[in-house]
Amino acid sequence: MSELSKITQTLMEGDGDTLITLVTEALAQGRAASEILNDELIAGMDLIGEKMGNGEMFIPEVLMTAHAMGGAVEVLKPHLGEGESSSAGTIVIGTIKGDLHDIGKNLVVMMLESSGFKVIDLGVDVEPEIFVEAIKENEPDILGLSALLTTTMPMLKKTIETVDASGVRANLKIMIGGAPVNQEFADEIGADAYAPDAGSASRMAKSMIV
Ligand code: B1M
Repeated sequence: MSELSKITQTLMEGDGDTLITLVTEALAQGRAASEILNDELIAGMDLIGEKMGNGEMFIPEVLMTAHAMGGAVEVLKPHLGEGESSSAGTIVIGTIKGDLHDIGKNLVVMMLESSGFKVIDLGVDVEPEIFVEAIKENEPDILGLSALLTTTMPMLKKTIETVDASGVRANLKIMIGGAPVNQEFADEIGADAYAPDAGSASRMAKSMIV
């Protein structure tokens, strides 16, 4: 691990307190929050994914890294995004049923909020019917669906079908994202948009409102 930055290494060790100190120091030294996030933290999560995939890291360790990542993102939060304050629109978002991954979704939420969107975050493992209830209650402009597992990709389709069948799609755009999905899959399941990362999710959301 010698070629890894100290921030990435500390993330991979799941040492949340030290990570917060390092990220705080990096910001104080004038480093850009987006650079720390993309080059060291998200890159670290990818390495963690590789180690998880080949059996070098196990779930409890990965959970510690996820917790550490959450703390680091909180430190970066005020320094990211475009800082607009007017309401750009309303978005209901969540990670779909069967899927507990929320780090990426939380980054998307953060970028949307900092771009002026009102975000109703339903969390993880969200049943299609819960999305429908939230749409009825909040009348959002956009529904955001996140999925990180190939096994939960079909639930994206099921969720969109449930939304369609409940008659709340008329004024609603649906955006999907998450590592295993792409534009082709979005087209296939009838989503209006796909975004590969949090920054493009926020830009895409803005373009869908206009
Ligand atoms: Co999971 N996991 N995991 N895991 N986990 C992956 C996804 C995996 C690729 C790791 C691997 O094996 N290599 C693999 C999936 C393989 C596959 O499906 N083909 C996997 C697996 C197998 C599993 C379990 C099944 C493991 C097991 O139990 N045996 C299990 C499933 C649990 C469940 O969900 N039911 C599981 C559990 C977990 C933890 C709970 C331990 C933990 C999650 C903690 C948490 O999220 N609070 C975890 C983690 C941390 C990962 C990895 C290591 C990191 C994910 C992450 O946070 N990435 C991951 C490997 C990897 O992704 N490389 C892995 C960083 C994050 C910033 O990126 O989430 O992609 P990402 O989000 C991006 C974009 O995708 C996009 O923007 C984000 C920011 O730029 N985006 C959107 C996301 N949502 C969007 C929505 C949008 C637009 C863009 O619009 C609405």
